[in-house]
Amino acid sequence: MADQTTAKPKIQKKTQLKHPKQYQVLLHNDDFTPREFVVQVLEVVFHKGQDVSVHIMWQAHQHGVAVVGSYSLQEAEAKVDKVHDMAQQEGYPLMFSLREL
Ligand code: TYC
Repeated sequence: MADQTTAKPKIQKKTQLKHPKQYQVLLHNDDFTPREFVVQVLEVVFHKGQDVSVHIMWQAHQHGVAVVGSYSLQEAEAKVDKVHDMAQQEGYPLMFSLREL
């Protein structure tokens, strides 16, 4: 008769795949970066269409911050580094940040 000491432990395999964490990229308003430049980086780096880019830019301009999109950490960091480099080259203080979802 199997008691607690001889009974085989049940091994349960976890087959559920983990979802990689997603991060929101946030665009912050400032008083210096030209609106056209903000729209341009949203089009070039985040592959947003013109209408969507203009909408996101206005959201940030009016409310102080806007959600650009959700990405893996690696993708989000690469895009934010790229836009910060582009802004720095032009001398603009444009800022993006990440928010873990
Ligand atoms: N507020 C800026 C201006 O009036 C434009 C701007 C919009 C800057 C959105 C940053 O995230 C931003 N020139």
